[in-house]
Amino acid sequence: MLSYFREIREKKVLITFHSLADVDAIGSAFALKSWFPNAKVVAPDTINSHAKKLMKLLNLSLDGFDPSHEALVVLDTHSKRLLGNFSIEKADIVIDHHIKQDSIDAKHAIIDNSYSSTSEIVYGILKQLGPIGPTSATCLLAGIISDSAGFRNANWRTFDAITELSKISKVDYGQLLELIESRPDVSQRIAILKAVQRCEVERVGDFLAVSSKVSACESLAAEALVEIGADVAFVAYSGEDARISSRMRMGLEGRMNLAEIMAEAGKILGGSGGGHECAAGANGPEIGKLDEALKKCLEITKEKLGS
Ligand SMILES: [Mn+2]
Repeated sequence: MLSYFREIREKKVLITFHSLADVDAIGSAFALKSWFPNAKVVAPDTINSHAKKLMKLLNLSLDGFDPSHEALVVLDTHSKRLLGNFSIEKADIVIDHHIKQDSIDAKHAIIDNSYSSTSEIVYGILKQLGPIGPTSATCLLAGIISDSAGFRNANWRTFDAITELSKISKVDYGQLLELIESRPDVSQRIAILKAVQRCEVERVGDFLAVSSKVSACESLAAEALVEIGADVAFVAYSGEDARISSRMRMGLEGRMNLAEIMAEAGKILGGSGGGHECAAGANGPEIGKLDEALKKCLEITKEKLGS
């Protein structure tokens, strides 16, 4: 992998990532861009508000799509379905920390879900290639902090990366945290409160599994439900498509895997699902089957938690 990075260094490299890019996608992309003097960072569609704030803080901007690129790098996803407006079948490099699924064909791939974030993987690569500059360090630090879910997905490697990157970054840690953990805006808070209001609770022994419906911000709502006491939360959204976002509290790993449950829900919705063990999502065009999909999620959950 390292020799390949050196080999294509001078080429016109196009770096992209998953749809609705987050801080990890944006952070790892701009850090990696620093290695390639002729690289462009292109988003398949919109990026989220935290990622926008990171870019503003560091004065970074996205490039337009360049069809004449000579090498393609895909970050923070390896799924063909999660690339928004891009239809990518083949890439030169894929780096991702999500559980393996329908993979893009890649010349060189690191897909390893033992990492907290794509930024942590990219840190491991960049530090072997040469010195990491302050802007890249801040990008990676932000990516790692935001994807490690309050360090719940972290291990010694993560803290090692954070220590080294903090020494280089010119932005202080508090400022970065503020960027990532800022209070949700009013529409997000409405969605969270509606999710709580509409929440259905199922008790399985000492576990609480909940489901709810919102018309926006389903992943934020699922996170909030876990924060206030659910062990597992499934939040459905129906709009132009049907989506379910699921979250599980730490400590239930090994007992159940949300990525697998979301794969089942995705089938019912006529689409797909996947993600991490503790945070996953499903989507598809079958809006009328949302209730059925939610029911299935709870069924599997009861089975797993009851055993
Ligand atoms: Mn990520």
